[in-house]
Amino acid sequence: MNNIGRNLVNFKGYNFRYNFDKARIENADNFEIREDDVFVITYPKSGTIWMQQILSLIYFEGHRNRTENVDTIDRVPFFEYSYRGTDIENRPSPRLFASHLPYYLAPKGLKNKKAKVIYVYRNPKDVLVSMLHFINLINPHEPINTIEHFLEKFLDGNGNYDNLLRIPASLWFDHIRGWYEHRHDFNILFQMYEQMKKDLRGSVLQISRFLGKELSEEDVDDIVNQATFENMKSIPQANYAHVLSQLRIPSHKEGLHMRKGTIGDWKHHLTVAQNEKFDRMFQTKMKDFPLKFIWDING
Ligand code: PPS
Repeated sequence: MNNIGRNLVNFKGYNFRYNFDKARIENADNFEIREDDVFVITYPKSGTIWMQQILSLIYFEGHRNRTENVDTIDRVPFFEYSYRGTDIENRPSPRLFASHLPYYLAPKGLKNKKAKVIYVYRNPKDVLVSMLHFINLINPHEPINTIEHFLEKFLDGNGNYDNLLRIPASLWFDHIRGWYEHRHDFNILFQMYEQMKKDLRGSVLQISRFLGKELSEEDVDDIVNQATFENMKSIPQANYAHVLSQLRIPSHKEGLHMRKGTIGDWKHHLTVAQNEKFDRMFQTKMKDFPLKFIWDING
C-alpha cells in the first residue's frame, strides 16, 4: 500500500498532500532567497518533471554528459514536499526548486526580482486528462473517478475539491491567473508546455537565455536529446522511478509520470458536450487573459 494518495490537507486555501512541509510554508516569508535561486512553478501535470530535467541538464555538466548518477528530483527538489529529506536551505548555490504553490504562498524573497521563476503552463484540458489518469492510478482502491465527475470538480468555481479526488492543488484558473496577474512582482518567464513540445531546441535556448546561461551548440544538442519524452521515459534518474519505488508504487506504474506526453489527448476523452462545458467555463474564467493556449498538435 502506498501513501501517495492519502488525504489532502487544505492549508491557507490550497490543497497539499498530507506529507507537505507545513513549517516551511508557514515560514516561507522568512526563507532566505539567494539571487541565483531558480524556482520552477507549475500547476500539477503541466510539465514539472520536464522542466526539472531541462534545468538539471542546463546547470550540471555531469548530468548533461551522464557522468553523474544523480536523480533529477535531487537536483531540483520540491519546495513544499521533502521527498528525499534534502536540506534545501543549506544547499550550495545555484539552488533549483520545483513547486506547485500559488503565487500568494511563494516565499516573499522571490519578489526581490533577482531570483528567477519559470512558470510552465499547459492547456488545461490535457492537464485534466493527465491528472485524471494519475489520480486513478495512484488510488487503485478507491472508486474510479469518471471523467464526468472529475470535469465537474476541475471546473468547480469554488475550488472545493473533495478528498476522494485528491487533487494536490487549487483551481487551475486561479493558479495561472494569480501568477500571471502578479507577474510584475517576480522575475518570471512563462513557458508553454506545447511550445516546448513543438520546438524543444528553441525553448531550451529561450530558457537558457532567461537564466543567463551560455551553452555551446553541443550542450544544446545534449540537452534537447535528453529532454525528449522517449529518452526521459527510459532514464530512471529523469522520470521519478526512484521516488516511486521509495513510495512503494509498483514498478509497472513507472509510466505514471511519463504517460503520453502529447498535445490534444483530451480529444480522446472528452465528449462534445463535456468539451463545450469546458469551453464555456474557460471563456468566463479566462476572459481577457492574454496568454495563448495550444489545444491540439496542429494548433
Ligand atoms: S507532476 O506529477 O505534477 O509533477 O506532473 P508533471 O511533470 O507536471 O506533468 C506530467 C505530464 O508531463 C508529461 N511529460 C512530458 N511531455 C513531453 N515531453 C517530455 N519530455 C515530458 N516529460 C513529462 C507527462 O507525460 C505527463 O503528461 P501526460 O499527458 O499524462 O502524458
